[in-house]
Amino acid sequence: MLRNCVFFLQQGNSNCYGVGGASTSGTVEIYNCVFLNTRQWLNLNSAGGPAVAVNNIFWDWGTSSSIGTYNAGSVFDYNAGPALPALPGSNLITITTDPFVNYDEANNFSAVTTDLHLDPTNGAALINSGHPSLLDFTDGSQSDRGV
Ligand SMILES: [Ca+2]
Ligand SMILES: [Ca+2]
Repeated sequence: MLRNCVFFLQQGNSNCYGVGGASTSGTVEIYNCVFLNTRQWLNLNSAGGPAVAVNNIFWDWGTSSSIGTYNAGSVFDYNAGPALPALPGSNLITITTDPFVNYDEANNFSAVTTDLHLDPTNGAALINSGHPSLLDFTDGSQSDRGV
């Protein structure tokens, strides 16, 4: 289970993927994560167990990015990302502007300056719009998308 994690690609290696594994059993669960500058999100065995991905944000895809490979029975719900590559699943929010307080698409993730809190304006659609059965442990409100 991956929860509240940030995945980022610092350079542009087109062979990199976010989450991968060749296992033919088990489930990969991805909740409230942020994927930045990703070239390929998943590189899972399509004959493996299903992935479950909820409340995640994707931003700053590369020009040739792809969702990748995964079990056809996977569940994708309440995620958010640009229109392309098209994310699978339901309750998807398509975002057209950078939803974060501070993220530089040219320089990618910086531990010093990147701030992945949701911007009150550009990220407003992602606040309190996560899966309704998940609550924010900080204030008990409906979950947000992202970390
Ligand atoms: Ca970038
Ligand atoms: Ca919330």
